[in-house]
Amino acid sequence: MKLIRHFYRTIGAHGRAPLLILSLLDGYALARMEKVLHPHPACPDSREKGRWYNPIVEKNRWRQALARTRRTAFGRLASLVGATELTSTFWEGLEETLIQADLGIKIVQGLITNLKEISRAEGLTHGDQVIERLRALLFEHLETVTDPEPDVRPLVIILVGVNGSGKTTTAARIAYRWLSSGKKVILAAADTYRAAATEQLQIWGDRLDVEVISGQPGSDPGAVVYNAAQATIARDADVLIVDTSGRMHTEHNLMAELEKICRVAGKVISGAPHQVLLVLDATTGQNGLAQAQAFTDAVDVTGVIVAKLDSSARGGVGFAINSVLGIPIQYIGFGETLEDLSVFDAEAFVNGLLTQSETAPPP
Ligand SMILES: Nc1nc2c(ncn2[C@@H]2O[C@H](COP(=O)(O)OP(=O)(O)O)[C@@H](O)[C@H]2O)c(=O)[nH]1
Ligand SMILES: [Mg+2]
Repeated sequence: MKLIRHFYRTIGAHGRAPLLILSLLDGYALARMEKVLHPHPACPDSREKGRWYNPIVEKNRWRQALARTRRTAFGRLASLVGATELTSTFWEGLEETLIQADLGIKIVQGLITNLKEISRAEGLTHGDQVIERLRALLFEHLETVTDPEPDVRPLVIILVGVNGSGKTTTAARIAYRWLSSGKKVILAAADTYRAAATEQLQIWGDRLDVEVISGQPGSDPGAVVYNAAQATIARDADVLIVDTSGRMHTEHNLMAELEKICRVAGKVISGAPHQVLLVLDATTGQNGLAQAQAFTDAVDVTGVIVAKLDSSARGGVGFAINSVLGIPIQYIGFGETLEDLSVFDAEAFVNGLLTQSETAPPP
């Protein structure tokens, strides 16, 4: 590796093209090496699953996913880090930054009080010391699902959330993850309210070469889930992923319908649903959290998926999810391709937000 670096550094002066080609080669070689050395931490058996972890690529993915929040809200941290005195302006600046990132007023006030106490007790005098303590405190607000991709067979996953939060796209991406592990997947289009919803899932199904069980527009979503669970057993599939229609917290009958969907799944497959995942649109920030509470009241939500982190400047909402909903984060979605879904990693999340290496304003 050193040899390659030395080689392209030496000839780099003769033009950018060879430099680019060689740096790509270097990256490729490094990626291959990392693949051998580091299986994905979220998938302990990823060697069998054939999925590999590349820490450099992964770190960049998280940084990109959080770029908007980092630049818009946390961008100000760069000036706070350089502070050589902990003045009231420093504390106000820090408080504003955290509020802007949408951590929620209660968490922000708790953090500031804690940080002031720590600074006094430990005699801190510099901004960078406070930001390091902030980094540690932020972890306390992030609970993650301990076994996000368990070895249960067949595994039944139901996605719930408001309209447009990203359920259908996420269903396809979860299917893709399991397919990449060599598992057989079935998708259920339990969003029977709009014909377009079934079509949207069918398009993903065709692309992934996965069977989609659906019903007539307007038919009972419980019946679709029943048929899909039967099909899962009949086809000897490993994973059933159920996409449901979006519903508002005020629609009590639709909330009751979710409960029925879960019950029906459990009648056909014992222990099902194993995962009920609440898909939250990160761009709605704290507002989305208020709506989400109705879902946790209606069904036994096991994990949260924070979708659209890439489009959001309010990624700090991730820190409020556990304290408001009492549910850990399972995945984050950060783009529209099949690969833009990662198991939640608290360390990557905090580092992606706080580590400043660019301060340019968002486009
Ligand atoms: N940028 C971005 N867009 C997303 C993400 N997830 C979903 N979307 C987009 O959000 C819109 C609504 O997604 P959809 O899956 O149809 O939401 P649903 O109504 O909850 O099923 C679509 O245009 C998706 O492409 C994400 O992680 N990042
Ligand atoms: Mg949908």
